[in-house]
Amino acid sequence: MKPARAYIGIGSNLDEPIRQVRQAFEALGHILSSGCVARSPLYRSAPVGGPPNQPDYINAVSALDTGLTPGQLLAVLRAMELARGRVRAVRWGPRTLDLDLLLYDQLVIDDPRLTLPHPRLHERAFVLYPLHDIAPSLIIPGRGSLRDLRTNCSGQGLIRLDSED
Ligand code: A4P
Ligand code: MG
Repeated sequence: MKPARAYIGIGSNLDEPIRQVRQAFEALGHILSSGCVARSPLYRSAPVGGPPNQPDYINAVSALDTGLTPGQLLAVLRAMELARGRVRAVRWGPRTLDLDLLLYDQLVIDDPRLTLPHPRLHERAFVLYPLHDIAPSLIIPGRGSLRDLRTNCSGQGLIRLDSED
């Protein structure tokens, strides 16, 4: 069967976030029945939502071709977050590693345990910019073209890091 193309959002604002994101890229490249096809540049931004006085986030996006189902892939992402010591204390609170399943082909799922596309992806520059870097012509089901969504989200204070940062 043809593999699905999945996009994973990576975020960290604790415990050396740049290192966390780089290690996540590495780990995502080793998921069973899957292969990494693209990695975005890293971006820095102020936290969106959540408690005040959190450190800045580092975000990036990885594209995978996968033979796993969306549910299987989400379970693997949860296990990877836990392995990195993530504790779910406060919603939108600081975290060592957050892995969100952004898109799985053009699949639409309306279930609180797994919503696809990710329910907030269309309004977040820290997702739209790195996603656009690796897949500029994507269409987000129910939301329109990635290019237009990104244009509408400019000015959220996102800084693209140089690869040697
Ligand atoms: N869930 C449903 N759909 C999905 C999906 N497509 N991918 C469920 C991943 N999870 C999905 O997630 C909460 C629940 O969402 C899970 O039970 C899962 O089954 P979580 O990761 O446990 O908790 P969370 O991350 O604290 O909540 P949430 O709502 O996912 O937060 P977000 O939307 O991930 O936002 N600011 C900056 N600058 N950069 C960031 O990366 N991240 C957040 C977290 C807030 N502010 C940020 C950033
Ligand atoms: Mg999350």
